[in-house]
Amino acid sequence: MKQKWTVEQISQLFALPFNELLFQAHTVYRQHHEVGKLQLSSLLNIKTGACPEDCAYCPQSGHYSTGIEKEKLMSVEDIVAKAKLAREKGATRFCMGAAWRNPPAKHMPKIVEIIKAIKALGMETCMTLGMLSDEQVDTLQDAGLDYYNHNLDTSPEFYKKIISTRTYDERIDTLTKVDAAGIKMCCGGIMGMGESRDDRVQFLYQLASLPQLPQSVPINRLVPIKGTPLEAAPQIDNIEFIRTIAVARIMFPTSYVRLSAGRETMSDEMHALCFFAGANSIFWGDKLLMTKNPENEHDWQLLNKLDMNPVLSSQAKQQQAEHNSTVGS
Ligand code: SAM
Ligand code: DTB
Ligand code: SF4
Repeated sequence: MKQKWTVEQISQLFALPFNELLFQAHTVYRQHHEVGKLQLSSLLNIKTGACPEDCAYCPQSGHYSTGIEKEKLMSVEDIVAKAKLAREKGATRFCMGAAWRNPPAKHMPKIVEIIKAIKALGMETCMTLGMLSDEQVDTLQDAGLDYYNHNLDTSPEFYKKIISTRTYDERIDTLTKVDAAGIKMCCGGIMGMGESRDDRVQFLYQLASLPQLPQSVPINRLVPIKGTPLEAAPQIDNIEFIRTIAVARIMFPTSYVRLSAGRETMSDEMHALCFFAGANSIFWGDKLLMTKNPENEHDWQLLNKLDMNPVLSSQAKQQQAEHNSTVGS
């Protein structure tokens, strides 16, 4: 049974002396996870821009001029080709995002085809397509979708300052449907949009109040996008960000806590502290949806330095073995 958290308890975790918080988070991490084991997810934007929603952080909202090129839903072949590349580089989960308020009915058969094709590659599938109807949730479940990403992003109060075109309750409604259909929930948020610590506390409280704890919790640091209302948002303090990862680990002991957008602004040392605090998943590959992610080469060096143990696709393991035998011969 999941632990019932109170707002007060979550505030108290945030207020712990930093080393005490990290110690507690690391202890929870060790109780539930193999130390150093890291899950790798790759991202692909399968439909770009012209989104009717006005999310103040997003380069793909049609409300702002961010200079991106709009693109229709990609072809199944092109998506599969990208997934194969991600698999070769080691990723075991392929996450696909679409700039939709909700998926148009006419595209659902293609979405089903995409899920089946990616699963046939032996990868886990995750999609983020906006709000879903009951019927669409069932369609995704029948197709075998593993995870649905739908973020609460921040506290209910602060949400109103960030998005006006949908409500927090609509978000919770889609998540509830996803969970009821047996699709795993990937649900997290963005830190550094100008929210207060209380907002971060309320956000985590809301995540913990979902019908079930989300199996995957992406913690993004805002990537400020020129042309959006948040283009000049001051960066969240590094230590406060690490605290958020640590509190998330304590509250979601068995979930993947993913160090998500914003890693480009994080030093090796900051990555190390986030992993110590219990982050056990990252986005892997040089692009997120629209913005840059660290290059694989740099991530490899970092993971080697930290003796992390990424869970690799079998294709990447084979390539590595071949590489090692050539180097050794
Ligand atoms: N349209 C769908 C939706 O919003 O649910 C899916 C795509 S949307 C881009 C997925 C998530 O990306 C958002 O909920 C947000 O957490 C994250 N995101 C978008 N822009 C971001 C940015 N500039 N910095 C950090 N995270 C961002
Ligand atoms: C999530 O929480 N972060 C990912 C994924 N879910 C879809 C998206 C990050 C997007 C960062 C900005 C961009 O590249 O567009
Ligand atoms: Fe961007 Fe998704 Fe908001 Fe659309 S709904 S503006 S794609 S975050």
